Amino acid sequence: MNVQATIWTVTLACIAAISLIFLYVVAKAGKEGDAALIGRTANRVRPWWFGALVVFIAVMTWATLVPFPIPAQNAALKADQVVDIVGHQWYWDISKTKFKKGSTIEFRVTSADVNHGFAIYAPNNLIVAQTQAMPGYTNKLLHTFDEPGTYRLLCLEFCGVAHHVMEAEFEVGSTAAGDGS
Ligand SMILES: [Cu+2]
Repeated sequence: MNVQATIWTVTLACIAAISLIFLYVVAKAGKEGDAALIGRTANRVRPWWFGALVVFIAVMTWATLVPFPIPAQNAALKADQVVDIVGHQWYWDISKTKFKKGSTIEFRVTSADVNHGFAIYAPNNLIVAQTQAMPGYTNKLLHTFDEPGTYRLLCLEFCGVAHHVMEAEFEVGSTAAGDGS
C-alpha cells in the first residue's frame, strides 16, 4: 500500500471510530447515571486519554512529516536543474519540460496574477509534489524524477472560470541523469 492509500485508510478508520463513539453517546444519552460515580471514573481516566492523545499526535506528526516535504527556502539547493514556473489565468509558463530519469529538479514557482496550486502528477495519476504558486513570492520545490514517463502538471486551487484547463506536461526520459547524453 502506498503512502496516500495508507493515510486514506487510517483517516477512514479514525472517522469510523469517532462515529462509533458518537453513536454510543447518542445511545446512552438521556439515561440516568450515578453522577458521583461518573465524576470519579472520568477523573481517573482523563490523564491517560490526554497522554495517549499527545503520543498519538506526536507519532502522526512524525510519520507524516518525515522526510519534511518542503526544502529550505533561503538556502542554495542541490538540484541538477532549476526550472522556473509562472502560473497565469489560465496556463503555466514553464522554462523547461524535459528531464532525465533520476534528475533532481528545483522548481521555482510563482504566479503572475492570483494564487494557483502547482501539483505534479506521476504517470500513475498520483501526486508526487505540490506547492503554492503565489503572486509576489517564489516557492521552491525539490523533486527527483525516479520513473520515466509523462507527468502532468495541474492547478490545485480554484483560480477562475478556466481553472480546469490549467494543464501542462513534463516528459521524463528513460535515459538516466549523468549518462552524458
Ligand atoms: Cu487553478
